[in-house]
Amino acid sequence: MPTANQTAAALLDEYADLVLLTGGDPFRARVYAKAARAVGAYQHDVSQLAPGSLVQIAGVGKSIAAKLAEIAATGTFSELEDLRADIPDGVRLMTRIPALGPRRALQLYRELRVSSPEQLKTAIEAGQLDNLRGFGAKSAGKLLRGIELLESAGDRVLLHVATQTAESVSTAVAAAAGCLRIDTAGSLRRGAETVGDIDVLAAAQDSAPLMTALTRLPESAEVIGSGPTKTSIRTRTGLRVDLRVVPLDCWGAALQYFTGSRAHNVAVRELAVRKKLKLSEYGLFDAESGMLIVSRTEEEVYRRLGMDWIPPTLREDTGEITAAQRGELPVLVSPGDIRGDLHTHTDLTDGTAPLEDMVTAAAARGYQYYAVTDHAPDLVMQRMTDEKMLAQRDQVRALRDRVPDFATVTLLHGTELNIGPDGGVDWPADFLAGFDICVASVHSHFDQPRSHMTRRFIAACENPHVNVIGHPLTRKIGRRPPVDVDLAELFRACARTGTALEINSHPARLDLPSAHIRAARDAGVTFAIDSDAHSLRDLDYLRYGVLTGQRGWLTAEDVINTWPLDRLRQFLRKGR
Ligand code: DGT
Ligand code: CA
Ligand code: CA
Ligand code: ZN
Repeated sequence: MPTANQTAAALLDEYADLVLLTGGDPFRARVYAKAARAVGAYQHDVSQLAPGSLVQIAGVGKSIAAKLAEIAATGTFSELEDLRADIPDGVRLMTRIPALGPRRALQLYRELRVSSPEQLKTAIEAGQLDNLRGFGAKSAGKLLRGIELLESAGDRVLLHVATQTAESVSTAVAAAAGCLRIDTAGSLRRGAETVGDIDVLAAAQDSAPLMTALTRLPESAEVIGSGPTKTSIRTRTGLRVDLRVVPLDCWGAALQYFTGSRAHNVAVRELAVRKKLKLSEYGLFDAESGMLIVSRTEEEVYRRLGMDWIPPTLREDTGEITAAQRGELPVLVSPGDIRGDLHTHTDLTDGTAPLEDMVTAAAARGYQYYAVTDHAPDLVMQRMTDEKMLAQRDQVRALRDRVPDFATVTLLHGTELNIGPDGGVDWPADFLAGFDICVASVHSHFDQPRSHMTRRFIAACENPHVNVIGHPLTRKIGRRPPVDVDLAELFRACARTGTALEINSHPARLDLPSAHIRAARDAGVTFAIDSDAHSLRDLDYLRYGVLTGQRGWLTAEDVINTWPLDRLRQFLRKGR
């Protein structure tokens, strides 16, 4: 999807926020927010379209089309700049605090003159909110946690945002004269949940054409620094990109160095020192004579240090070095191992695409099986009924029988149930028995105390019709904290009952987070890496879930949707 669309969508969205923040017409804000979503998802590059074509986009009228044209020409639009000038940046940042929102952020600014999250924290700690209309002791606690979340996310961006920018940068730089090789490094290559800045490594004899390609990118808003070995820019969305260019001879050593993590590099270098070697971004050298030993490929560098090549997703200094020395690294699950997707939506509930389009896209991806799992009735706003669900099942069966279109992909009819406050789900056993697969997720009552939350999850696992616990911690990165649950108990319950834990691949979720996956696997848990797609393009999110699984040291064997259909079906029967 074109980066220009992301940029334009972000600006329209910001405008919608600012309209609300300044007490403008909420209807106008909604119109812009809706247009932002449509622009972000649009398949053609909006910066290349004439106004006559722009109005074809859902929710884009003449006035927004004019603003898109202005964005394409200038990188912003004047009404946005006017509103930006009215409000301190810090107040805008405050609107991003979970549990605050624009209206109340503005109230705090007007009544207490607090104009940044830090000032708000001080005000809360000084008790200044206690007597404020619409706030109370409970909301003060929530706000403090929200500020901490915001601070911990900082200026970092989600993995898919960084990936898209990195792909467009790499394409442009790779096309420059003399570019011999290019790859991403840093946290992006390691598949981290969030990315602070994008690191791109290229090989060339003459770096100048590559550096120029970077600084001339349409997305480039500012050149932070430029030299023959490193150039840094900031994109229009505020993301920093570091491009380093090295001679092809030291490609491997440079890629190893700039991939990090820092902790991994420190440990590898200490190991080198113990072997009387010296490792730098230029190569692996004999410490005494200074003679170059190897530098061309990462494999050679790791091999010469006495270990197997370590996949970037494992390079966090959490035992990978010892495992590589012993030849005991896991063969990580890879995108090619995935045979199907087990959690997806259609426009019957909150998806945007009809069933047939989703299934066609799944077949085009080469999936061997594909589960449709629309929301169940307890998520009231989705307006699901028994009749609608059964009608969808008939539709799925009809598609199933439509050879040759869907001869290669086996369609499973499922649902995403809601785990109620006490662990119950939407339908009784006899209705659930009609599904091929049930995902069950928490969508409300996030604040229950740990013991209650743990019992709730265990009850869901013990339901013989629940196959997968969806987005188990329900966190949203930088926005919503994880629920408080006894993970060890949950893992034991999953292993005991034959319930898989989901690795939800939505880049804002990545849930179960990689930090907990290894412990779950060690407890005998199996996983489903699912897209939770709500649109055609969301199917592609699966790659981020695979990276997350890799960061949790998972092999294909640990992931039920890499298994052949027969074995998967047996798992889904769950001893029933
Ligand atoms: P980020 O950007 O915060 O998401 O995280 P990284 O890991 O991409 O960090 P970054 O961009 O500062 O540096 C990229 C890699 O370069 C880092 O993972 C390891 C390597 N590196 C950079 N500076 C140093 C350093 O001073 N010491 C060591 N050992 N490695 C460094
Ligand atoms: Ca980085
Ligand atoms: Ca960097
Ligand atoms: Zn879902």
